[in-house]
Amino acid sequence: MSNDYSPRPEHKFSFGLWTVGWLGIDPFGVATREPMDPVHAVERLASLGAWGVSFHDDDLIPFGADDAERSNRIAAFRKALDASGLVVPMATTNLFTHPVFKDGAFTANDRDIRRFALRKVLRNLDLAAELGAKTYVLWGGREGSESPVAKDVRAALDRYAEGLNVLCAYVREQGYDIRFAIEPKPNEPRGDILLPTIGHALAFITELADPEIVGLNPEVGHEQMAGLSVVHGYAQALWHGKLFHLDLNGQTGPRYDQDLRFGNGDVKSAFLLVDLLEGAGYDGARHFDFKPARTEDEDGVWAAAAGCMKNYLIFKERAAAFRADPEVAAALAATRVAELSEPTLAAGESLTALRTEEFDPEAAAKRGKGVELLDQLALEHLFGVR
Ligand SMILES: [Mn+2]
Repeated sequence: MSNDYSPRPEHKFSFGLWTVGWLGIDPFGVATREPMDPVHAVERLASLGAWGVSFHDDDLIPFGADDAERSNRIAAFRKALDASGLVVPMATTNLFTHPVFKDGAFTANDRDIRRFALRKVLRNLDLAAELGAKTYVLWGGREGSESPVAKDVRAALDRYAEGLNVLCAYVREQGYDIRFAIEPKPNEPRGDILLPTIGHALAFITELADPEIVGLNPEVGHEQMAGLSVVHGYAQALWHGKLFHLDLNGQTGPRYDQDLRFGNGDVKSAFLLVDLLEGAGYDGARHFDFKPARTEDEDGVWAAAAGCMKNYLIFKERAAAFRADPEVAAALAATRVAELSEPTLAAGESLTALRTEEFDPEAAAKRGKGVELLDQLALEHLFGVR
């Protein structure tokens, strides 16, 4: 077992400014930490070995700031990026904090609010392009309702699609090298949020005017809030060619959005997710979207950020050891995992051949599948005892 779990830029670890900068405000308590200057966040993330930093417009430029303040803040951020070598792989828009968005942004019932939301995104898209971001995330946290009586869901989806179509056309027209990534979430802050899971979002994308440049930004905890398998969800996103970006964090089953440090919560799913990403050759950002617990001071914030990256590297090393183990190879063969990659019908094979084939279902039903042994081997590698 190697003991070098030091993050380096080539590992492509990135963090949202809002993660390390989270003040610790929750529905029952006020802030437990002071606001963090984005310049300080960039410097510290770079010194920990991160590669990138992402931001919402309002993380960088306070809502309502005038043009002079906006330029000053952007200049300071850019200077910190240049000095530290950190890149901006992704940017996004805050369409959820200000009360104007309390009934949604792209899908607000009020047309003037929808138009304001589009203007807000277009402005930050220009900045994202300027800073070299290749992915623009859309998390529609307020796109939903507490009562379906007050929201015409089919009309809301029309407006959601319209909003995305406008943005895609704008990016094409400007020649920006940017793709959009929708982030599904089932609930919180709304009682029910539109596009609640990876599957809903994938189906929605097929109805867009320019589906090629729209994919997903799935978050580990959000799928688990819906009680779904993270590994199945991410694997399906990969299968559709739609895993444009991702949010790594931790969650313990269906409950409020915990946004735990990556590795905390459902450890086995985190390990198997890294195994999936590394095995599939995913080469995008390993982006963490988590909240350092509100029990922590700033030292705890950096311990949590370092922990996210270290845990990823530990899982990566454990996954490689698992895949290289001859006992695992034998167990995989016994479970016939590779046989699933063989088409069910041979090329050009007739249905007559299929329909007349000899088969004894009783004998086939008696075969054990060997899953318990294989899964145990995976756990032993994860536990570090093999
Ligand atoms: Mn979350």
